[in-house]
Parts: sequence; structure tokens; C-alpha cells
Amino acid sequence: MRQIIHIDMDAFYASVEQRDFPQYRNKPVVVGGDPAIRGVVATCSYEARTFGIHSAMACSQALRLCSQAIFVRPRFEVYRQISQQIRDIMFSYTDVVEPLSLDEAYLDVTQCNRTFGSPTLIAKAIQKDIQFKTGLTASAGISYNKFLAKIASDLDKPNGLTLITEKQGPNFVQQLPIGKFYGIGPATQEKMQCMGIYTGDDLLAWSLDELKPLFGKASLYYYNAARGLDDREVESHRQRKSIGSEKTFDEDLKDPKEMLEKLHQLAAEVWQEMQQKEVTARTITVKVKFDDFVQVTRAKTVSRNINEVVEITVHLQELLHKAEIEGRRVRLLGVTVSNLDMLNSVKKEQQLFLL
Ligand code: DCP
Ligand code: MG
Repeated sequence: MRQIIHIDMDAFYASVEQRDFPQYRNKPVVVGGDPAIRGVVATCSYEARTFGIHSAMACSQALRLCSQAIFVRPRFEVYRQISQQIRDIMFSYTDVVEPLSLDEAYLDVTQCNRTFGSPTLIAKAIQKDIQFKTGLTASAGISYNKFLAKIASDLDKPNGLTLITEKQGPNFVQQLPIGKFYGIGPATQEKMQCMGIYTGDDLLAWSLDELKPLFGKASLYYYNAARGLDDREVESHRQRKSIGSEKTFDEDLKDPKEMLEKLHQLAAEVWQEMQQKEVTARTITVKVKFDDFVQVTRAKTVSRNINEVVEITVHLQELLHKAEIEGRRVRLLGVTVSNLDMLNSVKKEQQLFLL
């Protein structure tokens, strides 16, 4: 039986703003667009939620609900850095971490021996580490599968911890409104409600053969979910720290122009891999090994994420020059990019806004 933890930061963007700007604390803070122009609420502080403000609401509506609300623009760069800090903490407990967005992730801690291998104590320790390192709170859900762990983390927000045991699972699911099931969005919810399915208990009455013609491939997932079962694995793509390519030459290079050419080829390979892995990067490193096996690296960190191969190649000459290659023989060259970020999630996070 698996031991899964789902961690979700509390009012993430808004909590970060309240942390960094004390004047926002205990106040209704809305992170998102400008209410004067078209814009939506990305998230809001718990104080703002008491006025009925929530994610995806038009900012103009939020302002109508709460005239004293403080509207702030998102600072993605800061959120991303914190997200990385949180991930590092998670990876110190298990290798099996699946981030879902900047502020939440699944962890499979079945093999984790820390804190006596108790998933509840592991979750508590992670929450404590997050609070200590970032000054922010997270909520944790613990269960024997992803479906229930995610639901559990939402039950006692903020700064909560909820365990759903194997014994409680099936009963718990029975009373759950189907809109809360993972993967059941508004459209499916409506379809199910038309069939008289409002809760897990209602769904339980349907056999797999009955569900199949109506829901196709998703049927088995729904059928199992109604029984508190979910066999999806936590898919960890352990975040790579860098992507690089290097080459040792049959004959040492003496001509700086030729060296630069080789670096361009290596950069093209790196760029190709970056595209395959859907990552972006901010640091470019050139490695040079001389004929006496002395090795130097020269790096440069740019202020914006790399989006084009030229944003790598444009720096190669300068970095090569800094390696002091003039008049020396070079046996190996390498290009590496680091400070990686996932392109997908970056895009997704930004698309959530229509700023
Ligand atoms: N987000 C967004 N647009 C949305 C929903 C969320 O930009 N429609 C962003 C802002 C949130 C972050 O993603 O801070 C995390 O989303 P959550 O749904 O986890 O919301 P919060 O962390 O803000 O609140 P909660 O305490 O309910 O988790
Ligand atoms: Mg959250």
C-alpha cells in the first residue's frame, strides 16, 4: 500500500505578498490584474475570502465586494523562487515528488525512513521546514492514493493536516460531492447530476459496464474512485539541475574561431534538448579543458529566461574569451545551461492571467 502526501501552500501568492509587505498583513489582499482594466483574481488572502472574493473572479467584481481590498500585481519571479525552495525541501524527504503547479505537489513517501517512516510525521516535518525556510504555511493531506491525499489537503486549510486512512477511504468517498472528485470538472459534473449522481454513494450504484458507454476511457477511474481506489503513480521527473553537451577533440584546437564554431554546435545540441524537455534556463556555462588537462569554466547568468538559441550563442564568444584561450591548445569544450525552469508550468501559470 502506498503512502502519499499532497502538500498545497495556503493562499500562495497572497501569503507571499503579506510576508514581504507587512502593511498587507491581516488585510484583504487580492493578487491579480488591475480592477480598472480587464483582469482576474489569481488568488486572494483569507481575509479577502470572507468577502466572497475567489480565484478567477473579475477584479472589478472583487472591488465591488470589498471596497477596501488591496490589489497587487503578481511577482512570478519571487513565487518561482519560493516554489523551488519548497521543492528542495520535499526532495530531501523523497525522490518521488510530482509538482502540479508552483504551489502544490504529490510525494510518495512509502520508502522514506525519516521520522520512523510515519507519513503523518513526515508531513508535519515538511510543513515545519517550509514554514522555517519560507515563513509561509502549507496544508498537507495524507492517504493511500493521490485522489484522497489531494482531497485531504483541502479539508483543514490553512496550515492543516488531514489523514484519510485505508479504513476511512471508502466511507469518506461515499459522502463526497462528485464535483470534488479529481478529474470531474463542471461538464462531467452536470452530466452525472443529470443521471442522478450527486455523491460518491450515488456513483457506487453504477457498474463498470453501465459507465463505459457514457464516459469511455474515464469510466474505470470513476468506478475505482467511487470505491476510494486510485492506482495512479506519483510521477516524479526529478528536476534536472542542468543540461549540457561537451566534446573531446581528436586533435587539440588552436584557432579561437574554430573553438567558437564548436561551441555553437554544442549550444545547438543543448538547445534541442531544452526544447525536448520543455525547460528554460538562465545560466550559461562554457567549459574549456586545455592540453595540459587544466580545466576552467566561465558562466554568465542572464536576467530573463532563455527562449531562443541565440540567447545562448550570443554569450559564447565572451565566455570563451574569459577562459583565456589565446595561444593555448584546447582538448575539450562544453556548453551547459543551468538554473532550469519548466516551460510548461511557467506558461500555465501565466496563462491563468488575462492581465
Ligand atoms: N492561481 C491562479 N489562477 C487561478 C487559480 C490559482 O493564478 N485560477 C495561482 C494563484 C494561487 C496559486 O495558483 O496562489 C495556487 O493555487 P491554489 O488553488 O492552491 O490557491 P491558493 O494557494 O491561493 O489558496 P489555497 O489556500 O486555497 O490553496
Ligand atoms: Mg494553494
